[in-house]
Amino acid sequence: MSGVLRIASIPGDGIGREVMPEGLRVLDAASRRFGFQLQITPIEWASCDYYLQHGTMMPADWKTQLADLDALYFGAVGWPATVPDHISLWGSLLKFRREFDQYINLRPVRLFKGVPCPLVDQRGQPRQPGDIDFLVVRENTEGEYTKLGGILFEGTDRELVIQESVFTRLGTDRVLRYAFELAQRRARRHVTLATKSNGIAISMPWWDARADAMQAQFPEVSLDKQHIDILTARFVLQPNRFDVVVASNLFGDILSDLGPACTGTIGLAPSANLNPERRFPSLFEPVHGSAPDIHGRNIANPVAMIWSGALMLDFLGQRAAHDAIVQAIEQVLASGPHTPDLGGTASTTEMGEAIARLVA
Ligand code: GGG
Repeated sequence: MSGVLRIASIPGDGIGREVMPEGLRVLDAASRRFGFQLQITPIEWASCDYYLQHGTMMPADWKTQLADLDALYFGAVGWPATVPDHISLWGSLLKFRREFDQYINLRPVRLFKGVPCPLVDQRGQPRQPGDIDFLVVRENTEGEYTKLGGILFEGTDRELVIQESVFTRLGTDRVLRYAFELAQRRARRHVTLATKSNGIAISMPWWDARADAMQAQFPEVSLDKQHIDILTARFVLQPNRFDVVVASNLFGDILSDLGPACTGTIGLAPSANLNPERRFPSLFEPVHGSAPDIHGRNIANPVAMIWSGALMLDFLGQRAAHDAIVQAIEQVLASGPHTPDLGGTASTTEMGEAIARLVA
């Protein structure tokens, strides 16, 4: 990697276009303070507007345009009023994840000081920062997200729909290994596997067995396996139980919306879609989507976008810049300004500017 960080900024749709400028503002402040150079390539495709003009979400040479960059900084995708969600998702984000083999989706879940938590503990007291601080590791290239299947006897009363899930040993073992390696570096050294081996009787017992085999290679890391139904209940009732939670693509997607919702707002949740071997660029994006319901009002919380930028800098070797951004986020969450999802009246821009000032 050269001394210059070459990054594509891909705002996408809806509030992705509103939080992206704040993410870039903070990255710019960090680059000035920590003395690294950023070369930002703005990308206007991978959006529903582009689809409406061209009939496709991305140009044919999208991969060539992006493959040599260091990272992709992505906003949000989807505008269901004009483009069906499965077209926009499969035409952009899922292509990035699969063709750049971003097989890890790392999604931190953390309760911050100053953010009212909707959860209470067994004594009815609000949860405190420190009670919720875990990582969701989502398998990101296979699983329940497939186009394998079909419809027979369509439109008749015999209509039959089949949708396959695909789990490979390669794909499952590499996400399990990543989760165990991560847990090994953390204080609690615990992995929870999201499973459903009582109902999904082939693939989930197989996941359980793969996790047991992986755990044998990490004797200092403990493992528990929880069915997805009780696991979601425990996210709400006992979030302090969790350290590293590893899950299939769909289970991980659901858990990584629920987790941040338990910390007050999904507007804080970042994610890193990683190709850990760095053969391809990794992608960093907020967990939230394009939120058409609040788009155009400049009220979206920019923290998920900004924190995703911090994860990107960390992955690209700028640990000090990452730490400074996270500290600035902590400070602004503790004392404002806050967007409406946090109970405040600040705009997206005001919150982004406040974080950028602290980073500068
Ligand atoms: N910034 C993330 C985003 O736009 N997500 C839209 C979405 O529906 N994603 C589904 C997924 O992450 O699997």
